[in-house]
Amino acid sequence: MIWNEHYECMERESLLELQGTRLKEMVERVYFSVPFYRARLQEKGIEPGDIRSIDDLKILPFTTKQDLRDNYPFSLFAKPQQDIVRLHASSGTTGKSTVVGYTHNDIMMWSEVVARSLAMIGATRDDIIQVAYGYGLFTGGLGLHYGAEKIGASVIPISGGNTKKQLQLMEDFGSTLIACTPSYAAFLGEALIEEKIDPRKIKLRAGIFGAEPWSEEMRSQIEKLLRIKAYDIYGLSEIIGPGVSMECPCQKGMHIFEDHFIPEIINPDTCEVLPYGELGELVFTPATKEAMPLIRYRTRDLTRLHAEKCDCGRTLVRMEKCVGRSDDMLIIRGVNVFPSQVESVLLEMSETKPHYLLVVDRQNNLDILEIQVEVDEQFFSDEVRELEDLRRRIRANIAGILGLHAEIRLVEPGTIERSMGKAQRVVDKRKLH
Ligand code: DLL
Repeated sequence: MIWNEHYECMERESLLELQGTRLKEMVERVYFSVPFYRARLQEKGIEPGDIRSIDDLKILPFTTKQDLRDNYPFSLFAKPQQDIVRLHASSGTTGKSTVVGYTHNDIMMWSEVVARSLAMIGATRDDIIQVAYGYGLFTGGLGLHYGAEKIGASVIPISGGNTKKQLQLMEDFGSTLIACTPSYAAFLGEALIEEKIDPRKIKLRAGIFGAEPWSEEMRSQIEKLLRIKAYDIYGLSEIIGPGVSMECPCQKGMHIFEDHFIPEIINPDTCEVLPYGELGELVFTPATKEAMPLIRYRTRDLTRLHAEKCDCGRTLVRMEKCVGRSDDMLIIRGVNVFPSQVESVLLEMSETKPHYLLVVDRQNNLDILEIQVEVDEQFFSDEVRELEDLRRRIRANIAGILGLHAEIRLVEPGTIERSMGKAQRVVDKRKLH
């Protein structure tokens, strides 16, 4: 089913025209309401009147995650606080998370794109959707929730974790769809077998999985374990949350809802715009956002775009599965983690040195993070009890900053390999791509 045929199957010509109009309006809006953007545009000698069509997108400046941090919390908002009805944030560096705001219309638009995503895989009001993405500051839970309600499905807002309860409700309530991270889906699949639940009692038919990279092998594993079709959904909080793009049953990439989110692929080093089909960094301009419209936001996600019409009838461009990132961000159990966050914790403690290694692995489909930390010479000879106490303190500080539990392994000074160039801070043993 196509939720909004008018926009999803538009002739490319008309779509580009629509994007141009929306872009023009947006640039004017931010110029007059966001001092940061007015200064940026003036620096480049751009006036709102200079934007006449979508072709002018390329003259506009980029926005980065650092710009969001520098404007923490609300300085990029284009609307007064009275018009903001929702705030979300992604876990961030030392107290400075990335904050995003929504007006009522933004929430309506978000619900619509998630409704379109769900309809894309045949979801209707006959479905019972178990939303096992986290509810809270993370956009996964509430994003899927509003979209599922919009199509009239019955929503089970169970949030993440609590595996036994997930399985019990799945069986008792007869959930037909499940939305969660792919790693949690695989974990649930294994738990189902461990709990010896009769698969015939489970009515699940499909899953909406995203928020982290996952491979085709992972897809087959989930499909086999849960006996469902597994679909990929992509999004990021800065742009809206989940529902920026979604896979249709043809599974030839994820359709980007281009009437709202204008995509580009750039060379991450030169920022040059690349043609369809080439691998590069994905950039979005969410042209219809009211509370926090961003100009050419650099996602850091690496992928390719394809513009040929899809067999499903949609003309919206398709993005391939992300093949990685152009920065060092890791996604561990759905939490965005930068090695620099770990470093900031260690630098604040006198007993440790800023030499560390993050080892990420996956056991039973759950991510585990071990952080190896070098202890200062002076403290290493201390009693075991004190070392144990230090380990606990690092663990607590890391959990406070990352919102994630990590195993801390204290190592002797000089053990972690020094690099002559870029330090190797991460060993990722998961096979994500
Ligand atoms: O992860 C929003 C979301 C929730 C998407 C639920 C899908 C489902 P953030 O926490 O801001 O937002 O993280 C955004 O996660 O830049 C990608 O690197 C990664 N990501 C999201 N979806 C996918 C996906 C949400 N399907 C960051 N495949 C993005 C690969 C993904 N990576």
